[in-house]
Amino acid sequence: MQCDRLWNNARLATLTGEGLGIVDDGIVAARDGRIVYAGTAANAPTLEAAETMNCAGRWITPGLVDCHTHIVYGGNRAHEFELRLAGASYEEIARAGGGIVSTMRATRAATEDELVASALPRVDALIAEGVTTLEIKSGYGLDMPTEMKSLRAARRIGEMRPLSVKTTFLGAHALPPEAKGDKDAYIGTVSDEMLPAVAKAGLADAVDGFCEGIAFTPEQIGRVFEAAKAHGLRVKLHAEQLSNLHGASLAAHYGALSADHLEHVDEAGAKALATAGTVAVLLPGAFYFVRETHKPPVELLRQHGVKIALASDSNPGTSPLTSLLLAMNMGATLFRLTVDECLAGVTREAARALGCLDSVGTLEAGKWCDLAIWNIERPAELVYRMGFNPLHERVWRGK
Ligand code: DI6
Ligand code: FE
Repeated sequence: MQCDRLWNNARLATLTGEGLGIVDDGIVAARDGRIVYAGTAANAPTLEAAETMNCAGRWITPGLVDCHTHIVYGGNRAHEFELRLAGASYEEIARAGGGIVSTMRATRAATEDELVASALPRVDALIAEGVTTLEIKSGYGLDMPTEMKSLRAARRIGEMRPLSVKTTFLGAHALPPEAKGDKDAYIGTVSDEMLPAVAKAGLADAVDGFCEGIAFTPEQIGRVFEAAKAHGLRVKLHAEQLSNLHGASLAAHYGALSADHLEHVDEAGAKALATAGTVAVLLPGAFYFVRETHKPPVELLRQHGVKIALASDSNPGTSPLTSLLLAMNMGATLFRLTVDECLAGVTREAARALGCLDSVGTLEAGKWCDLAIWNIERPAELVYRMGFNPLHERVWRGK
């Protein structure tokens, strides 16, 4: 079999099946950017490669997938962080013009070029750790021009870097000040004006919302999801982060790709997610940064066979995190996820949460050849260390 590139003498975590799918003496071969073989050297077909890379016993995993980020935004909230450390309350900061609205203002004020330029160093930090697929949400514009600008900036990042970008329209993230407290009217604008325009421009791969007391009710989110359905877009939802409004069941009802956060999900919610095949995306960076104490009920999710993914939730307010390696460590230390769950959570299950498991997320013939090659002795090292990056090489679409 002819191929462009071949990696041999590798140990593979293919992530096929349920566990890590470990192969001790492994080979990955690529042609035209896709995997043509991933498995044992012993069972490999005869491979004629233009280029052969000797991995000298290193481990190869699928390229990492960060399936939940708000990485495109203007400004940052370091000053707010300082105020909080000095004892200011969330309300005081909000009254002083801080919080999500301050990021909205900075995002509206930034040009598209400035949004791209400020996001790139953060994206590059993820890339340096082996991320090959990245989801980026809008949601800091909260008006038509800025939501569109943010999504265009996200698409451009995918053109400027060797990286697959999936964009998500999150118009229902927060209420902009000009709505003057009228959430229903704003949801009407999101559903009837912004979402159709975003869909028509082909700027979003999915639609998300924030279902919470401080954001929108299940009924309001339902209106956004109906609009998404009418435009053929899959949905996801920020659900049960601070309270249980039964957002997980709502998401499941709409066949959501994922329900995210889930600290307060109950058994009915877990069952609904399992039945719908909706992935639970856990976000330990946000849990850590806001010093949340109510953990997501991991054992309940396991009992009902809910698929679990992990993501950075990279955002300026509640998770200024640009490391999936650290997200895995936090998933294990804070939520007691196993090494296998953490690794599956940033590869196979994260791909499932983006609806692209058919093309990435595992090492299998036919998928894109997106690889992370690591200087480690065992997969647990990827979860165990804090602030150390053992990436040897990253491969996106065979290169
Ligand atoms: N969940 C959160 O915690 C935030 N957004 C979301 O959907 C807050 C984001 C911010 O404060 O900027
Ligand atoms: Fe989020």
